[in-house]
Formats: sequence, C-alpha cells, structure tokens
Amino acid sequence: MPNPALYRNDPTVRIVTGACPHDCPDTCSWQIAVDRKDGRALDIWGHPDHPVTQGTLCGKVDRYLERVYHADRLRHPQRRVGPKGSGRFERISWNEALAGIAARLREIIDAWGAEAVLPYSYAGTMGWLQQHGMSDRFFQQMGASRLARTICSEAGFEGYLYTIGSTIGIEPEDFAHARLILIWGSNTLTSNLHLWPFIQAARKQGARVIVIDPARTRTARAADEWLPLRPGTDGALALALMHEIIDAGLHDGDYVAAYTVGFEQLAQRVQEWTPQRAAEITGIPAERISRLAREYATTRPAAIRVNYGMQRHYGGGMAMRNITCLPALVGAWRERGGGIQLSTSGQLRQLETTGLQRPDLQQGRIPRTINMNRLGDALSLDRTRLATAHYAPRPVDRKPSPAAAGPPVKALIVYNSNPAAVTPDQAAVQAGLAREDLFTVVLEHFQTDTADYADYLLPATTQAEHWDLQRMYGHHYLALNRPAITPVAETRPNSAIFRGLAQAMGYTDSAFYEDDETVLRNFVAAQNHPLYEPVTWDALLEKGFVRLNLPQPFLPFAQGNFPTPSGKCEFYSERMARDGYDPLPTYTPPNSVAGGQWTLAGGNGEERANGARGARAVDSTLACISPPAHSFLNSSFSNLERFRGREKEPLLWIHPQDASVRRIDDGARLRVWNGLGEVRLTARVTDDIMAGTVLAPGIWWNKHSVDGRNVNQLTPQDETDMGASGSFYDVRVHVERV
Ligand SMILES: Nc1nc2c(c(=O)[nH]1)N[C@H]1C(S)=C(S)[C@@H](COP(=O)(O)OP(=O)(O)OC[C@H]3O[C@@H](n4cnc5c(=O)[nH]c(N)nc54)[C@H](O)[C@@H]3O)O[C@H]1N2
Ligand SMILES: Nc1nc2c(c(=O)[nH]1)N[C@H]1C(S)=C(S)[C@@H](COP(=O)(O)OP(=O)(O)OC[C@H]3O[C@@H](n4cnc5c(=O)[nH]c(N)nc54)[C@H](O)[C@@H]3O)O[C@H]1N2
Ligand code: SF4
Ligand SMILES: [Mo]
Repeated sequence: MPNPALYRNDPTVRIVTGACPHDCPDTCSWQIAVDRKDGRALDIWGHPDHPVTQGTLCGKVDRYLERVYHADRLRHPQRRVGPKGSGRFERISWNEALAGIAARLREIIDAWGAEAVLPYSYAGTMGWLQQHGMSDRFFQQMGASRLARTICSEAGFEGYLYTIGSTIGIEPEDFAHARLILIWGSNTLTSNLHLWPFIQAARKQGARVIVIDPARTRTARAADEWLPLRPGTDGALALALMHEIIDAGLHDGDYVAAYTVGFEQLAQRVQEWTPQRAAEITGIPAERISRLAREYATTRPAAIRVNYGMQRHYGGGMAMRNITCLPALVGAWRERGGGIQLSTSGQLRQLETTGLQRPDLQQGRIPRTINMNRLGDALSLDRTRLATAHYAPRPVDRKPSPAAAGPPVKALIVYNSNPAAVTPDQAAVQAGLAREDLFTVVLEHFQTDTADYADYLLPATTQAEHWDLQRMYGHHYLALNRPAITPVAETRPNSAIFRGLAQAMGYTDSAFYEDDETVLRNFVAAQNHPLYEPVTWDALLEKGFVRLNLPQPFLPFAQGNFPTPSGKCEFYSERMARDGYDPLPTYTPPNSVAGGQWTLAGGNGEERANGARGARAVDSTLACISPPAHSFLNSSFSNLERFRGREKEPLLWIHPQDASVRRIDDGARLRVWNGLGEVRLTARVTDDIMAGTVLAPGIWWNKHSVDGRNVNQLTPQDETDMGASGSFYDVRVHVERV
C-alpha cells in the first residue's frame, strides 16, 4: 500500500494530481508520486480529498504504473511486415509513419471519397482531449464516415430519456440516505466500486439492499438479498411492480397528479401485468414480486441504481423506460436518497463543445453514420451488409438501400478501442480486418488483438503521460489530469498523433496547430452555463477536481421539472409514439427467448448460420451473458499477468442442473457454440448463476484464450429496440464437453 504521507514529506518527490481515464462511472482523482531526480513515477493512490474517490483506487488502477512501465508497452511506430493479422511489424520513425499514412489516406480519398475512411473508437480513455478533441477535428476536416458510439449504453439511455428527459439522477453521496436500495442490472462492487461506501452507510442506518441479477455476483453476495431473474425480462418485472403498486393504491397520488402525464393510461396498461404473469416470464415467484412492490412503495427513501447490464438485450430500451417510471409513481424523487440513477452524464449536456470539436470543419457535409456494433457488416464488401451497418436507431429511421450505402470502408483508424476483442460477431469483424485491401491504422498502448491487423501501429501515451479533462458519469465532479511523467520512449498522445496526421494531410486550419494545454484551457474558458461556473482552469489546476454547480442535497425532480417535452415524467410519451414505439410501458422480450424475435445477422435475410439463427430457440440451448470479469476493464488490463492471474482462465459459469444433464463437471473443457461461432471455455459449475443461463466473464483477449477466440464469437450484431445498441447479453448457446 502506498503511503502518501511519507511521499508528501519527502523533498525528492513531486506529487502530481490526475484522474483515471477509464470507462467507469467513478472517475477517480488520483495522485502520482514522481522522483524529482529521474522523473520516474514511484507510486499512485486515490485522491484523499475527493468526496467520491475517498483516497482509494480500484484493484486495477492502483496498479496503473505497472501498465505504464510494462515491458509490453508499444514504444515506437511500426509498420506491418507479415501477412494481415500476423502481428509482425518493423520499427519506423514517426516521420515515415505519418507521411506513409497520409499518402495512403489521400489515395483512398481520391479514389473512393472521404466516407471510405472510418474512425473506430470508444472509451479507452474518457478524456475530452484524448477521446474527442483533436481526432474529432481531424475526421471532420476530412469528411470521413461518422461513427455512432452505441456499443454500451444507448438502449438504456433512450428509455430513460423518453421517460424523464435527461440522464441525471441521485448522486452517489445521497445513497447514504436511502432505506431501500435496488441494485438493478449492475455489479456495483466490480463496476462502480465507489458507490459502495455510501450504500454501506445507508445499511448502517437500517437500509436493505436487493440485487436483481441473473447471477449471484460479488455485489449480490454482499447485499441483503439476491433476486435472480431471467436475462432480458426486467421490463416485465417493472410492469408487475407498477400493477401491484397501483392496484393496492400505494402510488403517490399527489406527486403523480402534479408531475406526471399518462397515469390513467398506465393504470390501464398494467392491469394485465399480474405478478403471476411476470413470474412466468422472469422466474421470480409471484409472491416475491408482490411483496417487492409493497416494500418499494412504502419504504422511504427508496433508491434504484440501475445500470447497463440489464439493457444489453433486444428490449433493453423499453425495460429501462419501465423501470424509470417507478420513482415518479411512488413519489420517491421527493426525498434525499430517493429516485433512480442510471448515469449523471446528463449534467454535461449544456457543455459548449463546438470550440473543442469544431463541427464547422465539416463545411456543411453530412457524411454517413456507421453503427459501431455493426463493424462486421461495415467492413463487408457486400453492399447489403454495408447498408445494414448504417445507423438507424428508431423504428422511424430507415437504412439506405444497398445502392445508396456509400463506398466500401477502405481505411479504418482505430484508437481507444479493441474491436477485435470487444465488438459483437467477432468472426465478421475478423474477416473484415483480414481484408488485404483494407488499410488499418491502430493507436494503442499494447499490441492488442486489433493491433495484430494494423498496417501501421502507433504507440500512444497513457494517462500518466498526457493532459486531459475527465468527464464523469457516476457523480458530479469533473477532474483535470496532469501528466506526471514524460512520455515513455517514443509514445505520443492521441492528440499529438492526430495533429501530426492533420499536418501531414496538409490541413491548414489553426485548430491543428493548438497544443494540448491550449485546447483544454480554451474548452474550459468557453463554458458559460451556470452549471459549470466553478469549473475554471485555475480551480482545476489548484484542486484537480471541481464539483458542478449543483445544490446539496441534490433533488432534481422533487417538484417535477422534468426536462421532457411536457415538463413531467412521461408515463405516456408522445415522442415515443412519433418515433415508432408504443407510447406506454410495455414488455419487449429479448431476441433470445422463444417467442422473441430472433433476427438474422444484419437483419438482411442472409443466413450465415447453421444453428439456431432464424429459428426459435430450442430447449437444449442456454441463455448466455458475458459481463466484465472483476479484474479486467472491458479488454483493458486483461493482457497483464497480474490481472490475468486473478481471473485464471476464460470461464463459463453453469448451474449444476444444466451441467449434470450435459455430464459436465467443474473444470471441464467446454465447447460453446451457436450459429455465429464457437469458443472454448472452462466450466465453473456453480449455483451463482440461475439455471438456464450461463455466464462467461469478459473480456479476454483472443490471443490469451485457448482457441484464440473469445465470447464475442457468439454475440450478434443485432441492434436493441432503442438506440441501436449492442445485444451482448441476448444470446443463446449450445454447451458441451470436449
Ligand atoms: N471492473 C470493471 N469495471 C467496469 C467495467 C469492466 O469491464 N470492469 N466496465 C465499465 C463499463 S464500460 C461499463 S458499461 C460498466 C458496466 O457495468 P454494469 O452497468 O454494472 O453492467 P454489466 O457489468 O454489464 O452488468 C451488470 C450486471 O447485470 C447482470 N445482467 C445481465 N443481464 C441482465 C438482465 O437482463 N437483467 C438484470 N437485471 N441483470 C442482468 C450481469 O449479470 C451483471 O452482474 O462498468 C464499467 N466498470
Ligand atoms: N461480450 C461482451 N462484449 C462487450 C461487453 C460485454 O459486457 N460483454 N461490454 C461492452 C462495453 S459496455 C463496452 S463499453 C465495450 C468497450 O470496448 P472498448 O472501449 O474498446 O474497451 P477496451 O477493451 O477497454 O479497449 C480500450 C483500448 O483503448 C486503449 N487505450 C486506452 N487509453 C488510450 C489512449 O489514450 N490512446 C489510445 N490510442 N489507446 C488507448 C487500451 O489500451 C485498450 O486496448 O465493450 C463491449 N463489449
Ligand atoms: S477504473 Fe473506476 S474505480 Fe478504478 S480507479 Fe478508475 S474510476 Fe476509479
Ligand atoms: Mo460500457
């Protein structure tokens, strides 16, 4: 354990404040001790003054310096020498790399148009500068295809937005005031660790914590009760809860009358949603559903922490919508510690980002938008599949005809993401990446599965080495990250790499000549909304993190004020009707259950499958979910021995009943397959997963798996009902012993 006090009194040590870059709601502030003499980082710890970090980092990032100094770090620009995908490279200079890439991009743009270039990025870092600033400017100046960043949260976002208008909610500190906490489709102790102390504080005051999850996760174990339910059935549970609440007259009539719309229609709709009906769908006993409704409506304050695990299913958007109705129905928003939190990112809606991202560089062009979940289809040379990869998130949106799909993707520029491991329908992604005519550039810390396919592999700096401003999505503090050390070897920040590429492309706008600190300073200075009044460059430099201008206690909807079109919580949503949805809460089953709509790959009628695809699920198959392993962060960290050691090997949790009929014992080698692909996993026979469902903790690198593949061989490109999001947990598989 680091001892910050020791370093603080040591004149040979400098302490630098920064912030964790990872895709995690906690956005911790950290401090790094640096040796003044040789400039080497010595230690890292959570910022003791940050009200949510509270001095601790998680078990991954408290080893961040191992990542920074790891022998496997990419150190120099490289160019491919072996065949595509072989991962063989030669070292070249930055000048050669930038000039070579620019020349090839110019050729492609001349021949095919700028839309033939596709940027692919997600949340390797959530900093404004390294995730958005210079790269957004670069691709907009180019007129490249745009990327819909849908891989994680869009379904739930849409469902939440239709209902209450913004992705804001209870702040973590206020969970301490709750007396009932439902953790719904989230694994707090793994994915949102810094919420837990507030939950524990609530429990000390007598709060009960109930976890709704198909798996007995470490969070479910630590809670008062685990309520297992079948994946993708949360929407039905929420409808039955509303049925019971309204039936027993336990709703908050005054709140409902003043601050909601559509109560009468809702009451009518949920009439058919008896606990018995929901019990058949969810697997939760009717009596327990009924009792949960009573507990939820009568315990005050009641908090719901809902998260992304429950919306990675076809009906995930609607399920989130249904759940989001609950706090308004019982008036939970009235009290500190009451309400719901999906995300706090809606507090960033009013940020002025045009100076940072410079949409004007687009010069009026509106390039096509590709859905990142459909990278496999996007990289296909089949125009029908390319058309399917276009972003069309609502029923009223149309995908283009194959003739109007635009040019094939001829160049792929990957940064902050590892699509060969994390993107669904991996076989399709790999087939695309293996195309000899596809020019691929990857900016990375390590030689990931994606990097193996690169034509040029460029070494990026880590958070210890560059500037950034970190946005949050689980609390209300923005954080500044200062570089603690000079970049390792020849690594460069994404910002510098895109600046260099822009110059090599001959782009002359001054946007491409600003240094990192200037970009960030200007971004901060451009904010004029009162919410960001405390966020000044000086405050960020001085403290490292700044609370948004929000009152404490934070009670956004105690008196209505929902940022919806009606200004109320919308049980009935006109906007949903216009967008092609049922305007009232309803149950949208997952694709992967019998009776659901198991669509074909790409929804284009093409049968690539030999198994269950296109057919109703058959009884011998199991539902398969693949939430994150505790020690990995998506596919980050899973290459480092320490973390791999903690997770041992790629596993499949399987219930004893499902195991015994297949003659599977604990530790058995398994073949897990469906119409999309197959993967080898090791059995963990356990009643920590409900019968009928299996769980494969993710996300392993393919190259660290026995058969060089991971669970995304089995996940479909199918889009969710809302937001065209990923259906990672909407999968059926066959399991057998090898
Ligand atoms: N350690 C660690 N932390 C992380 C991440 C990581 O990879 N590792 N990833 C980060 C990212 S990118 C994200 S998006 C978040 C994700 O974190 P969460 O939002 O917590 O989501 P998941 O971990 O995907 O799933 C949470 C739980 O949902 C359960 N679940 C699956 N299907 C269903 C369902 O249909 N209904 C219900 N009720 N539960 C279901 C899973 O079993 C799992 O325990 O975490 C972030 N934090
Ligand atoms: N089966 C299955 N698949 C899933 C999920 C699941 O639960 N199950 N979860 C999904 C979810 S929620 C998400 S959010 C996605 C996550 O998908 P990604 O955002 O792709 O997440 P990572 O796998 O962590 O890959 C991030 C990469 O960015 C690199 N990186 C970090 N910082 C920098 C930087 O400053 N510069 C550059 N150039 N690179 C950097 C890291 O080294 C890492 O390789 O995966 C999705 N895939
Ligand atoms: S991954 Fe999350 S919990 Fe871990 S240090 Fe980063 S922000 Fe904090
Ligand atoms: Mo995510």
